[in-house]
Amino acid sequence: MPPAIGIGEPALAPVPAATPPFSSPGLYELVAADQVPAMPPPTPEPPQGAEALATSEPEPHPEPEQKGGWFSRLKAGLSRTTAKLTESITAVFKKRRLDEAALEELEETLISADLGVAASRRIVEGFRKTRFGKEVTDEEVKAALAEALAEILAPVALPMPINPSHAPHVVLVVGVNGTGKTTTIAKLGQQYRAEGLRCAFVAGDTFRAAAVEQLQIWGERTGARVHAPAKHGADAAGLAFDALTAARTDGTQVLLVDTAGRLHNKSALMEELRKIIRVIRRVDPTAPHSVLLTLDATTGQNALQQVKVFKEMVDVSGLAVTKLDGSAKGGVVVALAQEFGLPVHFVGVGEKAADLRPFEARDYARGLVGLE
Ligand SMILES: Nc1nc2c(ncn2[C@@H]2O[C@H](COP(=O)(O)OP(=O)(O)OP(=O)(O)O)[C@@H](O)[C@H]2O)c(=O)[nH]1
Ligand SMILES: [Mg+2]
Repeated sequence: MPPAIGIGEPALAPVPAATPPFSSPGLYELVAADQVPAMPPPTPEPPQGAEALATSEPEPHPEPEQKGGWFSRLKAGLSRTTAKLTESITAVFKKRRLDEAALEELEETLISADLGVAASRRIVEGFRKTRFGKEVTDEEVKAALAEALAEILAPVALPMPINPSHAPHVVLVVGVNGTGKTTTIAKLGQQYRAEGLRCAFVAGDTFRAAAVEQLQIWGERTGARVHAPAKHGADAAGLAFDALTAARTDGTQVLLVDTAGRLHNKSALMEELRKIIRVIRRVDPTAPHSVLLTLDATTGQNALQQVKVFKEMVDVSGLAVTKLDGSAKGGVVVALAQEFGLPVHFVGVGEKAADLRPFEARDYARGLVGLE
């Protein structure tokens, strides 16, 4: 049965805010909506959903932005993390001999900035080897830290490869509710389209009318075809199958598939995601070509747990770390790089399409420690 494709759906009501992400550290599990504890937003609530994205419209073919523009946005986005990280460095290292006590304090600072124990140790060991016993200033420590961070981040700073000759290249976007799946799809759709690629969206989070509407609004704005469920709660795998079948004949080059972030339990979600993959492989045995996991930086160390859980479910090919602007936990990207070595394809520092960008190790490392 063919899906209803972006027609006959309710009028474009304002998109309600997504349910806040479930983020009790260390207690991650996938639970029903009514069991999700309310979590206060980390910052005064910014504009939500597609409405917020709309502020970046209209610019169907935006000028490529100067790198400086993005870097200052990245730095602004990371400012809360930077403040946390550098305040104690400045306090400890005004001018000081790098002795055991100083190294210990540095390690504590790094761990408390969410870099994780392994990466923090690795950095401190590097300092011990090269600078032990020497007199250092806070500026020297920051510069050396930026280099050490860039070294950890460089191997994972990889773009998400898109191969339009797959006709279409299928990107399955997975992640816990509220981490930014739907908006990431919208942002990527807008960017790919600006690059001249023909995109379509699959509203695979079929139980959430808001998610379907959010994508429909974005489909209209960006000219992407939206494959929406015929009815609330329709089978997501069937929808993906029909969408891919259609996409292979209508010239779609990139098919971005949204998925549910939460079902009544973890195994139900795993079964759903696996079923989507199984079923689209009947149409194209090489699909999905990318499995992008979105992570909300404000959840800090919980993001690591989410990677573990989703890696068990599906073959995650790369990460998008969102909401770095509202977070003092940008250091978690370092922990992710050290622990998993999975490519970090994108970082998000705001709600506009241009606020999601490819991840660059050196910029990120310098941004974290507040250097130019
Ligand atoms: N400040 C900020 N907000 C963001 C960023 N990325 C996404 N958001 C916002 O986070 C909220 C949740 O994003 P969604 O894309 O709806 O998340 P989702 O994973 O699709 O959530 P579910 O559909 O509930 O599973 C929205 O209000 C987005 O605008 C970011 O980089 N910075
Ligand atoms: Mg969504």
